[in-house]
Amino acid sequence: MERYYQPEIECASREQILAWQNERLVKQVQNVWDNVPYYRAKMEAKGLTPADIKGVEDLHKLPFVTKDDLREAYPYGLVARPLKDCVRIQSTSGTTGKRVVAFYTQHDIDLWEDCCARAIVAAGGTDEDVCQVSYGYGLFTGGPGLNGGSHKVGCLTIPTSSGNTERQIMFIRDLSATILCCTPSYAAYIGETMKEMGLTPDQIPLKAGIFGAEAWSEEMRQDIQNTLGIKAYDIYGLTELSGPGVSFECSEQTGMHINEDHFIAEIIDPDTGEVLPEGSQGELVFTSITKEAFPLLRYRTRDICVLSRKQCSCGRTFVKMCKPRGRSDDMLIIKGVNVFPSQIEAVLLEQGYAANYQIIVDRVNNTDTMEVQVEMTPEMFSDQLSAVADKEKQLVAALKAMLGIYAKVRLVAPKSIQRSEGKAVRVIDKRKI
Ligand code: DLL
Repeated sequence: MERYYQPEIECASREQILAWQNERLVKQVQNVWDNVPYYRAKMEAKGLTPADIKGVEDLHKLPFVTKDDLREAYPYGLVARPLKDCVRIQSTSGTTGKRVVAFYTQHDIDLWEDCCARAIVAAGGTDEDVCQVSYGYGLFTGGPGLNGGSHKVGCLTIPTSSGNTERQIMFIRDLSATILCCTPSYAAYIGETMKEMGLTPDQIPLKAGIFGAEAWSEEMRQDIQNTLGIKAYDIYGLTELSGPGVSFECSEQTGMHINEDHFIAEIIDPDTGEVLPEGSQGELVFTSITKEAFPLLRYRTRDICVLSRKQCSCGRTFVKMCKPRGRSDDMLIIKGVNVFPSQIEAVLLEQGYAANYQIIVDRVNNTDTMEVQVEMTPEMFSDQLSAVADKEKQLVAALKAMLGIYAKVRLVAPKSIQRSEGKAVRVIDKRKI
């Protein structure tokens, strides 16, 4: 039977959800107008005052907020509460440009942890569970967010953070961890290491995993589920909005319910900014309606996604988002064709390879080139060279069928692509260097 952390909210009627959103949005707009000069200036530039926003139907009038705004306002320019009321900062894991710094009051942390608790309960978690949190702790939101959610559910929480894979496995086994929280690439690595240690899924006490923070394909989900003998649930979020738990998967495992009592979601055309009708693919935009310290109105995530309000068998009424199909700024444009790393991953896994790959993009004589390096399976490693060349050709054809363009394929030795303990680096774009 499906269980909920806050059933009266997660299964509320659509009318009730809309009523919460209308009321909270109006309050939030007044809040940023009164307390954040940066927002007031942006609204004034569009000729808007808080009186123009009477509810969700007026949301589209508000200006967008982008990562550039966050950088421009760094560090305190978007903070809506006196610093003495803020108790925490978290920061993005991005490696380029100025970091984005998000602020939290104790109330904000409380609501964020509730969102993570909803995700854990949706994955079957109860106070009988032992939950190992192997996301990084620190400025990254993964560890602190799931840690807080796990406490709220009452799980016995093991805050291992990421890294030291053998120790992770020792704790899972010795302490009978039943839920694992980490990035999907790290889950795959933990699974691979367990296999090498001769462990079979029935010797691993885990029953569920809550994996997110990076794109992962359905094929990779199947792989992880089989290796670890668990059900693998997706979780989505971003630092700017709080962290993990903006949305989470339920037993249906067909997309993530957005916590609509805290976030209003829109899908826009990334080129024109126009709001698109339900079911269209576009850029996901969020408005945080309950955040006190760092409220963001119409924040452009760059994540490409589709929303669906189809009734879910789990009983939750929150809108569902599909797995992000990639980030508009991760999207590679190769010879004018849009390519998402997730499409390549889906082909590789479908063809029987593990998700250990890297995509190298370059420009040679003014022409874009793409090489996909993927590890051979251990069985293939002993094959004749000609057999390996045949396998490469097969992959080239499968990629061409998916992407419509030629990608060179290089099968490399097992274990030669670096494993990730956090977010995996899938693309090396030498054109930007
Ligand atoms: O990755 C928060 C998080 C931690 C989510 C743990 C889930 C689990 P950032 O480092 O700010 O925050 O990165 C946010 O990561 O805009 C997406 O592009 C990507 N992302 C997050 N979750 C998913 C997911 C955390 N489930 C950015 N699937 C987002 C695909 C994801 N991409």
